Order: sequence, then structure tokens, then C-alpha cells
Amino acid sequence: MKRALITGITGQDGSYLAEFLLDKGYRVYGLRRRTSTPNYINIEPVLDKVEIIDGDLSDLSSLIRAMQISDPDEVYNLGAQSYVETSWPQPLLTSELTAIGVTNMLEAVRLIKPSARFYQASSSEMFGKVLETPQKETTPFYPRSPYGVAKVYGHWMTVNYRESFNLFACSGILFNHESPRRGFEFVTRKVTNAVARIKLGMQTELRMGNLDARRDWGFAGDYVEAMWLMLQQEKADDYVIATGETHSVRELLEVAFSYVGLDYRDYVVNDERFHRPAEVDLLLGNPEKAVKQLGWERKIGFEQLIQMMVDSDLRLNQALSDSHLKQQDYDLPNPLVAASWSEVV
Ligand code: GDR
Repeated sequence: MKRALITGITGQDGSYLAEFLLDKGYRVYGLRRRTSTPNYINIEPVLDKVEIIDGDLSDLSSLIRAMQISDPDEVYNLGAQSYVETSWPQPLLTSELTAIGVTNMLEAVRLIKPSARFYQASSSEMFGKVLETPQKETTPFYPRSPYGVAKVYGHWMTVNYRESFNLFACSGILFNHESPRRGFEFVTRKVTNAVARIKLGMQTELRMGNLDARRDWGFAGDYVEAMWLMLQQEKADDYVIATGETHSVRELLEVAFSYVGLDYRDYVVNDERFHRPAEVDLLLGNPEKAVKQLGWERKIGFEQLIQMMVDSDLRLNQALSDSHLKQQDYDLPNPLVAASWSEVV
């Protein structure tokens, strides 16, 4: 039985990957950072099937311990401070986890089990103020946030550990990928959740930032398969994972609101708080290398993805409204929330 260690297992990607690997018969270990109110909501359905190990990407000794306990064949480094906006007010924390955390994890692999295969969650944010469109593996980086800078560091460390120590280390340059499990602060989920709440009479307006930003949005469930495929190849390499389509935030609003018969212009309010100090205006990935070499393909398109998220948020908010829970209760380890959640997602 193959064994995998996932950092960031409680996040969107970690939870989809854990399910994917369990289906393939893996024994799955997940690194969990201690918080005063644990949030297992994404992995609730598989919590009894995965082994949780306490640890933190900023603490090398905890990663060494996690490697010793899990003795993994594959390590997926998905943990990070992953919200771009937070990286301006918290640049050092972002560097500590999103950049140095990668070196810590690579060191733990090198010291304890250098034969383990390593996946690094790199990001399209590394392309930032893009120097070429569409972006591919050879496109130079120009990050536009402390988060983007930290990801560039992690990416090059991964490449360097491959070239210096011969680790089987891959970097997946993933463009935005979303799902009903996306955190509420990210733009797709913020919109689909608001659409559901407005439709159900629980909210009257939606405060937004830059509507002209364009992103290449895919489905997270499709993207975790690409992570796994990278680690099954003969040779370690880096791959762009994207849909090859770009849409503006405005188009996202149109698709989400019109799906429930509403016009976004009646509800959306511009709010300076959600504009960023520096913006990434346009992302569009070219996934040709992954399609050819990994045989990877995305299954879910943009409209279908957004509609799936709106449907899920309608069910979730209806369940929460029926049980008189408030939106902030989502984050609490409340069994009722967990129950409604696993029913709807
Ligand atoms: P991003 O995702 O920064 O691309 O990074 P996000 O969904 O936060 O923003 C996408 C774009 O939408 C614009 N925008 C808003 N964004 C948010 N969050 N809230 C708003 O109200 C709003 N209004 C407009 C943003 O300015 C931006 O242009 C995500 C993260 O998952 C990273 O961790 C990952 O590496 C990349 O995707 C690939």
C-alpha cells in the first residue's frame, strides 16, 4: 500500500487530494497546524480514514517527525498562507510559511527519506504582471504581491533540490482552481455564496473590488489529479495546470447572478477595501505540456463550475437558515454545521 503525506490537508485542495488518494488505495497522512478552533469541515467525510499529524511548516523538527511517522512514498506540499490579499498586511508570516516552509519540507524529505517523491504547489501568481500570454512553463516570472514572491522562492527551491540532490521534486504551476469547498474570502466563493444568500433573502448587497481582473478558473477536483499524475512519471518536471480560458470577475458575476435569475448590477457595490495595492490583471495558462505528457484533461468548464458552486451554496445557506445558524458559525467546530456541510458538498 502506497503512503502519502499531505501538508494543508484541511484546505480545499488537500481535502480533494486526500479523497482521490484514498480511492486509489493510499494510506493518507495529513499535517495539521494547531488552531484554538480546529476546522476539519473540508475533510469531515474522510476524517476517520486519514491520519492527522500535528506540525507546522515553520517548524522543521515537526516536519522531520511527520516524515518519520508517515514514511511516505509521496509528499504533497499544499500548505501555505494562500490568500494573496493577506500577504500585504502579513508579508513576513507569508514568507515564513509560503516560502521558507517549502525549504523546511524539502529538508525534511532530504534528511529522512530522499527517495520520497515531492510535489510543490506553485502558482500562476508567480507570473503576476505577465510577460507573455498565454503563460507556460518557460514564461518568466514577475510576481506582484508578497505571496507571489514567496511562491517564486518555493518554486526555485523545488527545482534546485531536484538538480542539486537528485530529489524527485515536481512543481505544479496551478492557475486558479475553485470548488464548493473554496474559502469564503476568495472571489468565486465570495460571489456564489452572496448570490445564494441574496436569492434566499439573507443578504442585500455584495461589496467587491476590481471587476476587470481576468483569471483562468478551473475545478479543484480536476487539478488534484494533475498533482498525482506528475508524481507517477519517470522523470520529475514542472507543469502548468490551467484551462486555457480566461474570464473577468465581471463575467463571473454575470454567470452566477443570472443563474438564479438576478442582475448583478442591482446588488454589487464597489468597495475600495477589496482593491489590491498591486493587481494581477490577466492570467491565462497554456496547459499543453500537461495534456501531452501527463494525459491530463479538465472535465469541468467555467459556467458549470460556477453553477455547481451556486447550487451548493443555495443548499448550504438553506440548511443554515433552517437551523438558525449564522454565517460566522461556518468556522466553528459545530456538529450541526459539519452535518449540513457534508450533506451539501
Ligand atoms: P487570486 O484569487 O488572488 O487570484 O489567488 P482571488 O479569488 O482572491 O482573486 C481573484 C481576482 O479577483 C479580484 N477581486 C476580488 N478578490 C477577492 N478575493 N475579493 C473581492 O471582493 C474581489 N473583487 C475583485 C482580485 O483583485 C483578483 O484579481 C488565488 C489563490 O488561491 C492563490 O493561493 C493561488 O495561488 C492563485 O489563486 C492561483
